[in-house]
Amino acid sequence: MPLEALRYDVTPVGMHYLLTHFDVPDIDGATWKLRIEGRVRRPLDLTLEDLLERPSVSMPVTMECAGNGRARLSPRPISQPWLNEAVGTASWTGTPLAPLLAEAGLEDDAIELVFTGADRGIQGDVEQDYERSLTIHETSRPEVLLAYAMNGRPLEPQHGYPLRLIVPGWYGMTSVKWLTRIEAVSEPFQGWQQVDAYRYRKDNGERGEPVTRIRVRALMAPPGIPDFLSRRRVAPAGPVTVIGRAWCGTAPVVRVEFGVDGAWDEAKLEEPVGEFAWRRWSYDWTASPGEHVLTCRATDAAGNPQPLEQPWNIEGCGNNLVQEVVVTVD
Ligand SMILES: Nc1nc2c(c(=O)[nH]1)N[C@H]1C(S)=C(S)[C@@H](COP(=O)(O)O)O[C@H]1N2
Ligand SMILES: [Mo]
Repeated sequence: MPLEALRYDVTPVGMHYLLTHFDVPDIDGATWKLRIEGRVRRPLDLTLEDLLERPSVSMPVTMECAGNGRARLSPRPISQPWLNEAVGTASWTGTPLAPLLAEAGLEDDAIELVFTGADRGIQGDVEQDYERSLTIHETSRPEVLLAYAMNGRPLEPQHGYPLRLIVPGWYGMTSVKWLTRIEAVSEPFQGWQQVDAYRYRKDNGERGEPVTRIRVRALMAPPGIPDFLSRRRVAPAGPVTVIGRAWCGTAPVVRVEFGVDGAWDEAKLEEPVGEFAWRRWSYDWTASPGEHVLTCRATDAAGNPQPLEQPWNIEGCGNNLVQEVVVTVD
């Protein structure tokens, strides 16, 4: 998502970031089915029509890729080289998952649900479907959706048509696209995307902690205009209102500060776009001639501010380093 799109409460579909491990699968919505099976008393086969007939909920949700910001880490983790653009807020429409689980009747020994996408590929030398699991406790939360629409229109192929999971507050890898199967299991899922990826680890021998919810972060829409090659910003001297967004998946954002050459001041915070969506912030800056380093820093209700130095991990996950924008004011 180009950072100037931080101006929108809801990101236009074509400006929302994309992360696709393998290929966008070829799915015919007319013949596609979702199967709910495993440790359930009544396995379900649902067509897209069945899902559309169920109660529907629309909700703005800020989604961020767990690797957002990794291209700036050193040593550079080998994966999608995101700068700061892997975030967006869409209005997702779908049917809540919890009532479907109740209909299927989870067995007492079910501990997790495994969500399978229709996309297949090879990662870490393992051929696999894209699959992730989540505990029954997390999947039973009322905000967890099986979504078939984004910003009021059917999902685009690249965003998971015909159906995807949306798990508000969690990093994006959890929200499995192109869903074909939900399996209730009685043992912790050992799939590649669960145990070999999305872990906080300093080296490969370590098992590490799983990557889960989104850490607190603020980003600004860089003021002025960009220089084509360097992407440095150039702005005229005088008053300018810098705007941005702040979000967090573990606790509400309660504060955003704006920094000019290392001096912090309070930014103005607006109401969140939704319970699981970002809040707009702004700062009235008077730009004086010269070169300036602009920064922004959010703090969540648990008192966690964004770090000024980013702890490193192998996959470059969970980055929430304070953003720095260099502006030449003339
Ligand atoms: N089936 C499937 N689901 C997936 C992925 C994928 O590659 N395959 N990528 C995940 C990751 S890493 C992210 S960040 C989000 C991105 O969703 P988007 O492309 O709609 O923005 O989808 C998640 N769901
Ligand atoms: Mo991601």
